[in-house]
Amino acid sequence: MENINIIDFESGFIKNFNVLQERHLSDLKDYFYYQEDVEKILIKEDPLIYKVYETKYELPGSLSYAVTEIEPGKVGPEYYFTKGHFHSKSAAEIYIIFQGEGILLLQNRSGDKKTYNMFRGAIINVEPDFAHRSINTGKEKLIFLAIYQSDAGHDYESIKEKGFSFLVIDRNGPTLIKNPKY
Ligand code: S6P
Ligand code: ZN
Repeated sequence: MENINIIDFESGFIKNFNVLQERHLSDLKDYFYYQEDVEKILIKEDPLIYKVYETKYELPGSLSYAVTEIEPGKVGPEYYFTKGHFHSKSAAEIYIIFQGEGILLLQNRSGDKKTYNMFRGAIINVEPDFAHRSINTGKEKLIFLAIYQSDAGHDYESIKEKGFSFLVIDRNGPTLIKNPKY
């Protein structure tokens, strides 16, 4: 018998993972739009924004998976989010949401954009060639599983420069506004 991995469907917790990434505000400071608010927070503390528990398989052609846990919170009016990336290859992935509430922003290099609501039970097909960012608009952690090609590759650079075409901010609740920097 081979060893098997175990996920807790209630919490999204995976028992065996081989990479843990922790992203704090200092790692994401160029990604948030409201730079004055970033500075104000960083003077006092460097809060955790999200963690990724990844189970990575190296064999060519294999799939890997990761659970992301985004904390609830905001920088100024902008909700906490993941950096967001394109895959280096034209490769899709599947997201399955376990807990919380959020918005998934997708955009491709021709400027097409899609948004999905993230909520417990939702299964989302992240299409190839679309950059994707997950945003926690709720009051608890947003937790989801992503399943993707091990060799998909992650391109963060173009997002770091311009961000996504829309920001998700709190204006009496989650609201999409055009990103003035884009
Ligand atoms: C991987 C997949 C997710 C993200 C994770 C963190 O292809 O999309 O596991 O890596 O949600 O986001 P980011 O943008 O920091 O990698
Ligand atoms: Zn991805």
